[in-house]
Amino acid sequence: IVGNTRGGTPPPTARPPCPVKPKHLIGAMAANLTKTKPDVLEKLFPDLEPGGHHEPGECRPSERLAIVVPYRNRFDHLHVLLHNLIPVLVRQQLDFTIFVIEQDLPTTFNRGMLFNVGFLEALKSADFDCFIFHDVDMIPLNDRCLYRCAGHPRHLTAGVSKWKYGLPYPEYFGGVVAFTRHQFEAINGDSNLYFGWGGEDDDLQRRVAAHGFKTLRFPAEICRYEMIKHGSDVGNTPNPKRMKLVSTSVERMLKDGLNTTTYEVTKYDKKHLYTWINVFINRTE
Ligand code: BGN
Repeated sequence: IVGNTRGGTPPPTARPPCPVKPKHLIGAMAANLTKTKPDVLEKLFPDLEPGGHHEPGECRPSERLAIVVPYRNRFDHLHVLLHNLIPVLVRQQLDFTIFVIEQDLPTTFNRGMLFNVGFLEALKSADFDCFIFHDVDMIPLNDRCLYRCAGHPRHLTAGVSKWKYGLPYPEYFGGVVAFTRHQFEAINGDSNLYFGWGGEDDDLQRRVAAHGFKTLRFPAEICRYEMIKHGSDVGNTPNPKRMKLVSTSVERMLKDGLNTTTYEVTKYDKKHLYTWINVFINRTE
């Protein structure tokens, strides 16, 4: 067959659609929190293609998924996440690519803006249908928690160890969230204005609700996560402006987001396990 660039994998047209329920899931799993070096992980997952891409050889997934990890200075956590997450994504028979979006120093960490950068940059490389924004410290504990998009945005972190496998409050929308390309565009992405810890996830939730979307969640027994413990991050102190910002989420929604995301890519590296994108974000507010 001409034009098959996927190594040994048959082209999508020659494969049947993937089953709605993947067949080889194992259910509940213990988190493996061992520090594992990148070269060891690379050997564990030899089938990944450069940039952290994988698709099943036996069937054709219904969507292309981009996993976007906002990142700064959490090298060990990142590799713990990948060690646990990649086998889940493979068993779920997904077509996925992992993007790690690292914010350069010196500006204060801006998680919401890194969502937007990840979304925009991923779309420059392929036509992704589904985006899952994933905190680096959230380790999935059950592979029946499906990393797919649906008719409404989905909050995947339904139960988190830090809150006894529940949530801090019912509208909590932090951790891991799934949006189709169109859902994320409809709410103009996340806000770019939250420098430092807190509030950007609440802003995103308010956008979702204001647009008339529901928020989907799988049961907490299934979408259960171990949150890796860590001290407070240098360069990501609580944002004193966050309450005020959250109170204006809806009125800002169409003028602060994907359409106002400006940044400079300072490094772009298709590594074995992920596409690593460094960005410089200017502090404007
Ligand atoms: C909330 C934070 C969230 C954070 C959760 C869980 C704010 C905004 C106040 C108006 N929200 O309090 O960003 O994910 O705690 O830690 O600070």
